[in-house]
Amino acid sequence: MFEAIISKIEQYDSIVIFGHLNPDGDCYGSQIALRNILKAKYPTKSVYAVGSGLKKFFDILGEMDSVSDEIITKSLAIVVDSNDLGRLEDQRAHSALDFAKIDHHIDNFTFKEGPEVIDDKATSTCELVYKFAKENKFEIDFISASALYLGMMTDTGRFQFANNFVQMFDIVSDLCKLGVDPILINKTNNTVPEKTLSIKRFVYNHTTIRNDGIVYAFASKKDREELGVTSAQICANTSLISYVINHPIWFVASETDNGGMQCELRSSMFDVQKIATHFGGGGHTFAAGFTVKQFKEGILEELIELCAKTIRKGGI
Ligand SMILES: [Mn+2]
Repeated sequence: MFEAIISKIEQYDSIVIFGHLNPDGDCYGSQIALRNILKAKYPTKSVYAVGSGLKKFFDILGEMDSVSDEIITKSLAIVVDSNDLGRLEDQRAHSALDFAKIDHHIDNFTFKEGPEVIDDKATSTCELVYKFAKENKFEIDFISASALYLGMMTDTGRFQFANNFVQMFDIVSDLCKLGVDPILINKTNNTVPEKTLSIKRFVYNHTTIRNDGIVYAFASKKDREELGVTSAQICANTSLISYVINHPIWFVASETDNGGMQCELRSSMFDVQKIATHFGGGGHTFAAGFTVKQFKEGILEELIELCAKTIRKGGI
């Protein structure tokens, strides 16, 4: 499955692992694990993971690397957990010498510059990094195992969603045998700054429950400025308004700083990835998102209508 990626890795002395904007547990976890696994297997190669990572895990799983422009231009870039080169956090990826990709998002075919492993049935990119290590008999150390657990746990909504539960729990079992402490990872992941309470209060106070089956919350730029939070911090709260009986689609949207709109969509039964794609985004069938550059008059209404149509027709 990973032969072509391995042969690329073997060609380069320097490898830089890139993830997406607003890195989550799966992005950070797969970057950290892949970095450690490759460093252990190829001690003479330089392997870096770039981007902002997940700060609350730095003490236990490790920090991100700072890498010069010059190094990147001589490196193989491995893109993880992202199907869109435009949404990479560190855009210097474009200047890399060569590319490879490991991802579990639905392929949007924007990336065709090197070998790739895309499995949209996988729970997470971390699951694919685990398979990468297993297939090649690379050692998974305790830190890598913990990082992989983090990504699988967060991307499955704490092991609620998978196409293959037996396989997911088999992998988790193996990671635990490698020494992962789920209680420590879960506790660290659950830790939130005080501001989180203000954000949750805002989302609950600004939730609209419509009789066409949609639940949503929206934050204007002014709302966000008053709260002192980013649109990503607002949009990360879809779980607060999820699974209301007879309301199969829900979303949280926010005006962005540069006059656009960000949105995270979820559904208990309908393909919201198609809705996200309509606005230039993507993701997974029941969990998708998008960011439009311009917050045009009526875009929120257009989004609501598309969701309502999806529910009326039983899918787009
Ligand atoms: Mn992911």
